[in-house]
Amino acid sequence: MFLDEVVVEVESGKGGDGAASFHREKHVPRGGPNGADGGRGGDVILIADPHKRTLIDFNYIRVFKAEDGVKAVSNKNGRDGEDLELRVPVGTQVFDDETGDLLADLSAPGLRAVVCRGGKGGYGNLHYVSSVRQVPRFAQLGAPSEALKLRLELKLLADVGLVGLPNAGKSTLIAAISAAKPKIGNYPFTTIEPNLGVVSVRDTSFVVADMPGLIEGASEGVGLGHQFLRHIERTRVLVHLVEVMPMDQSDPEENFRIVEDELTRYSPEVAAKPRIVALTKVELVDEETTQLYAEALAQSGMKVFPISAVTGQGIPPLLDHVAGMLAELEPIELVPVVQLAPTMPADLWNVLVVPDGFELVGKRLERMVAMTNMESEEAVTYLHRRLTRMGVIERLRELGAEEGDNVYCLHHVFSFVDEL
Ligand SMILES: Nc1nc2c(ncn2[C@@H]2O[C@H](COP(=O)(O)OP(=O)(O)OP(=O)(O)O)[C@@H](O)[C@H]2O)c(=O)[nH]1
Ligand SMILES: [Mg+2]
Repeated sequence: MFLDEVVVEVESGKGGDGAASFHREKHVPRGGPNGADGGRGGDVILIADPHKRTLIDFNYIRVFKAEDGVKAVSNKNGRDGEDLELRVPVGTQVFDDETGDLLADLSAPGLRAVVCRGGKGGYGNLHYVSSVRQVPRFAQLGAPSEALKLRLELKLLADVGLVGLPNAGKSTLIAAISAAKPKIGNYPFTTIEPNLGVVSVRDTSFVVADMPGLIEGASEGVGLGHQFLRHIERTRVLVHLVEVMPMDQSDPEENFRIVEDELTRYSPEVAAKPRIVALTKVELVDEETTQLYAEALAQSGMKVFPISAVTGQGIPPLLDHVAGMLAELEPIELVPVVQLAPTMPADLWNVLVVPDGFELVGKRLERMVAMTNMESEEAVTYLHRRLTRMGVIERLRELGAEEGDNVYCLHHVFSFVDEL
C-alpha cells in the first residue's frame, strides 16, 4: 500500500526535576546544598531516509513521544531522555496541522528536522546558592514538553512525470526505459500508485515517475489521479502520453485536451511545466494516421514524439530530447529545512485582563512558572523576584491589580502580591 499523507501527534520528553538536597556525612552535622540537575527530555526528530518509499509506517501508530528526562537524586544528575527519530521518505513535507504552516521540507536524503524540543532539566538547589541565599531549599522542576500535530505529505521527487488518460501506455513506457516493473494491464486504472524508475541516457540519468491515469474531473477528485497530481508538482518535465488509436475509438485530440484541461485546473504551476507529447502505440496504425495526429497535436505548440513501446520505435529520440530539456532547466529549488517559527517570540510576554483577574502569557514566562515547584515557598519567592525583575509585577500594577486578585498562568492561580 502506498500512503502519502498522514496526520501524527508528536511530543518531546519533559525535563527531569532538579533535586533539593544537602550534603550528608558522618560527623558533618549540617552539610551545604548539593542537589543536582534533572536530565533533558528527548527531542522528536524527523529524518529523510532514502530507504523509505511511503508513509505506511505511520498508518498503524500515530502518536509518538520522546523519552522524558530523569529527575536528579540528591547529588546525582538525572539522565537525559532519548531522542525519538522518525524516518520518513525523501520528499516528505512537514506541516503544522493546526496552522497549516510548512515546518520542514525533507527533500534530500539525511536531512533532519527537530520538530519538538525536549524540555530542559530543572536545576538542583546547588544552582541557587548565592551570597544572600546560602541554603536554598528548593529546586527547579523540569521544563514541560512540546507537543504538535503534524501533517506529513509525501511529494515524490522525480525529474520527469508521465501523465495521460488511463491505458495510454505510461507504465509500459517506464517498464521499457527503466528497471521499474509496474503492473501493466489492458484496462483503465491499472496503476494505482506512482512508480519511480531511473533512466540512463548516454552519460546522464534521470528519475521518471509513472502516475495513475487522469480522467475528466481529476482535478476535482474524480478517479484516482487527483490524489497523485501533487506528485507532479515537483517534477521538472512532463511527458503527456496519448494513444494514437484508443481502444474505445475516442479521438486522440479530444483525449489530449481532457488531460491538458485537468492539469490547468489543478494548478497554474503544473500547467506551466515544460512538456512534450508521446503519441503511443503507433505500430498499431499506418504511417499516415500517425502523421495526421502528430501534426494535429503539434498545434498545441508542444513537440510530438510518435513511439511504440512494443517495437521500441521513437523511444531513443524521445529520451534524448527529455535529457536535453532537463539539462537546460534549473534544478527545482528545494527548501532544505524551514526554521520552526513559534507564533510569538519566546521572550515576549503579556498580561491579559480576563473576567475575574489577569492572565500571564508568553513562552519563556510560562516555562518559568511551569518549572517552579509551587509547594516550596522559597521557590515561589524566587519566581516572584524574577517576575518583578522582568517588569511583570509592574505591568500588573499598571493594569490595576490589587492585593489578592487572581493571576492565572497555565493551570495555576496565584493571588496577586505586590511586594514580598
Ligand atoms: N500495441 C501496443 N500496446 C501497448 C503499447 N504500450 C502499451 N500498450 C498496451 O496498452 C495497455 C495499457 O498499458 P499501460 O502501460 O498499463 O497503460 P497506463 O497508461 O499505465 O494505464 P493506467 O495505469 O491504467 O493509467 C496494455 O495492454 C499495454 O500492453 C504499445 O506501444 N503498443
Ligand atoms: Mg499504469
